Amino acid sequence: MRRCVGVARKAIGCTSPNPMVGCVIVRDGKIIGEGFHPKAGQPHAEVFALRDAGDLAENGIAYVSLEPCNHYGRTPPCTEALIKSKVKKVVVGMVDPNPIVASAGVKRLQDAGIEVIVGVEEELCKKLNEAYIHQMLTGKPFVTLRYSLSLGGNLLNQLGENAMERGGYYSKLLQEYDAVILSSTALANKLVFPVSSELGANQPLTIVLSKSANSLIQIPDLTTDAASKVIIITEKELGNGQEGVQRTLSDKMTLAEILEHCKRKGLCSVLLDLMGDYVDFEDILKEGFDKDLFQKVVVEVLPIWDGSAVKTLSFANMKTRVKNLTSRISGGSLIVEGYFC
Ligand code: AOF
Ligand code: ZN
Repeated sequence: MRRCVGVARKAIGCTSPNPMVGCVIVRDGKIIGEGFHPKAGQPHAEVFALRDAGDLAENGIAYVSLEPCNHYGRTPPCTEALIKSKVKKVVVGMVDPNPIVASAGVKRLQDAGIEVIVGVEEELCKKLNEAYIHQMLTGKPFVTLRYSLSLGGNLLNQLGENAMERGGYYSKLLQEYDAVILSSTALANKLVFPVSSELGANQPLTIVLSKSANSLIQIPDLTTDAASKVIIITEKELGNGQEGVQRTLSDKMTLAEILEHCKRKGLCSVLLDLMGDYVDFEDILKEGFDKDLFQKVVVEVLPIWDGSAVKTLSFANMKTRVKNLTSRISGGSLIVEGYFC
């Protein structure tokens, strides 16, 4: 099952609104086929794994990180493919929270006489698809709040060493998210343009808040393709700017409206990055906490005592409880992650 999750992650950032799924077929203790779901609209993990195994799948065991589907969506049901292949057993990481699947896949396999085990490495499988699960259960995108802090406790407008480079924590984080929200001053000051350096990364949609901007928003030279993945939310017309970049004029765009827009585009995960001018974030931070729109927090603590302190975070009256805290060192910084509860 751990291998299924590893294989599934090859499609990290590419499957929304679908989940990442990996499948491994085993016979006589040997792996004889494996596959993953590469992209919505393309075949599911089980189909690729069964193709890879061919006739050898008969009497084998199929391990799948998510319950096989039992419906006709963009692709036919995986349960039927598994039954046809004559595997004798299916081991499932977790039940699919999609209401049109929700254990119907397990039942279909059992009715066909296949032994089914459910809940192997379940936590790992759930973590793999935390955004998909949240989106299925609530109908809203999964939102992660990220910011950098100095050891002196100040909000910093900078990332740690190598964070943006391939393998750096920020580059890997960007690869995981379908969209990133940040302040226009982050771009104007060339603090960061959110592009993942991971090989073959699907780049997130960049949503730029520009309340604090009073001149043309500086966007680095982008290819037409990259420009089509930038949206600027402005209160006033700000000159011509980069061709191909979408501008949404709104005197007050709420976080709920931004998330609704993401959802309509099939985007399931959003990184709200407190990079740039804090003024741009004040309203949507308050709204996010008030309406329970934040699920996760990622904080980078840099090895700097104070740095160019921008502003101390003012989270007064905002939800304070965070669970499942983990921490690691990356590029000389401490990365702390947790989930709001
Ligand atoms: C699986 N294996 O690899 C995936 C599954 O439109 P479709 O046909 O792609 O169906 C999408 C739904 O199928 C998705 O919402 C989820 O419930 C399930 N995804 N199921 O057996 C896979 N990606
Ligand atoms: Zn399927």
